[in-house]
Amino acid sequence: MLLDIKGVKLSIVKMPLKNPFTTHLGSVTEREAIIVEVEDRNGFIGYGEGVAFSSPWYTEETVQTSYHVLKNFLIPLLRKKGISHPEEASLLFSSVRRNHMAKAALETALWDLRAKIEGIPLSNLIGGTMESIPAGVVVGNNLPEALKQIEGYLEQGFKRVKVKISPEDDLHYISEIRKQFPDLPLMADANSAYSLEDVDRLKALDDFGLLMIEQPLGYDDIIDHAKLQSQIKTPICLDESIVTFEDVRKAIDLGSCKVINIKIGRVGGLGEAKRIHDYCVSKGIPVWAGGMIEFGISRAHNIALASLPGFTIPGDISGSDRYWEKDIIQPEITVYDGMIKMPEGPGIGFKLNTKRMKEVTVFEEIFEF
Ligand code: OSB
Ligand code: MG
Repeated sequence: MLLDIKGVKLSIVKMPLKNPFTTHLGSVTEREAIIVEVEDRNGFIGYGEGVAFSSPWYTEETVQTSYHVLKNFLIPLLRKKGISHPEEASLLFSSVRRNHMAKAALETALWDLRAKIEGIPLSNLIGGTMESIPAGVVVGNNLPEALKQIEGYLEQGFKRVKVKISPEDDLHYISEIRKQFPDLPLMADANSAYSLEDVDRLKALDDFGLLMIEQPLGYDDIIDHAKLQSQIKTPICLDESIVTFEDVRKAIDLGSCKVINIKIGRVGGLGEAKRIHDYCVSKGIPVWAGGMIEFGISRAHNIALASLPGFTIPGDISGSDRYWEKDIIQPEITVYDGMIKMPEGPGIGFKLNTKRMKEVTVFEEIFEF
C-alpha cells in the first residue's frame, strides 16, 4: 500500500554554534540546515534533516542546492509516483544524479514516517540490536583548549576522542595529547590535508597508537589511499571518498582502508547506509557513524543507524549540547556515563521543539500532494 502523503514541509533553520568548529579547510561558526516534515493523511509526521553546509567546503552540495533539488525534483517525483516503503526511495530518486544530502533529507523523513505508522522505533525497523550506543566526540585543534576539553569529556565518560590534523598541526599536537592521555582511544581526521609525498609524516604517526587516521588523502581518491595503507600501520578510515555502496566495494577490494565512516547524508540515505553496513559486516570491516555538526533530527537518525550490530566503534555522536545552546528537538539528546540510550518512542523517538523551531526558522514552504 502506498504511503498516503498529504504534504511535505521544508524549513531552513539557522543557529550559531556555541564554539567555532575548525579544520584546516576553515571554520564553521553558524549552521544552516533544512528540516523536512512529511505528513500522511492520518496525521503521522516523519522528520528528516538536510545536512549540506551553507558553502561547499566538505562536499559539493550546499543548503541552497539541496533546497532546489528537493523542491524542484525530489518532492515532485514523490508526489507523482509515490512509494509504499522507504526502501523504494533510492530507485524513485535514481533519475536525479548524486545530490545525496538532498535525497537523504527526504528519504530519512520517509523512514521516520514508516516507523511511526508501524508504531515501532526506527532502530527496530532497520534491524538495530543495541539498547544504548557509546558516544564519541571531536575536539578543536588549539592545543591547550583541546587538552582541557578532552579532560572534561573523559570525566563525562566519553569513549573515544577525535582530533583534526594537517601537516602544519600533527606530530607535535598528537604527541602532546598522548603525553597527557597515554591510554585514550584517540583518532585523527585529516579531511584530505595530505598527499602521497607526505608518507614519512604519516608513517611517523604510527608511533602514537591511533585507532585510525581518517581521510588523509584526496576527497575523491581510493587509489593513493591503497598505496598509503600498504606503507603505514595505522588503519586508514575513509570518509569523503565513500559516497556510494560501489565505492565501498572497490575501496575494500583495493585495500584502500580498514575502517569506514558512514554518514547517511553523504551516501544518499538510510537505505544505502544500511546496505554499506551489511556489506562491511560480511567483509569484516568495522564501521562507525560520522557526524555533520548536525541538529537533533539528523543526530536521532544517526543514533538509530548506529544501533546496527556492525557499528563496533564509537562514532562522532555526542549530545545536543556539544554544539547547541538549545536543540530543535525534545527531549534533547543526552550522554550519560559516555552512553546514549536508544529512545523508546515510535520513529526517531524525539519530537520537534516547535517553540525552538520558530526561533531559528528563516524560511519555510509547504508542498501539498
Ligand atoms: O570530516 O567528519 C568530518 C564535521 C563536519 C564535516 C565533516 C566532518 C565533521 C566532523 C565533526 O568531524 C563531526 C561532529 O561532531 O558532528
Ligand atoms: Mg571526516
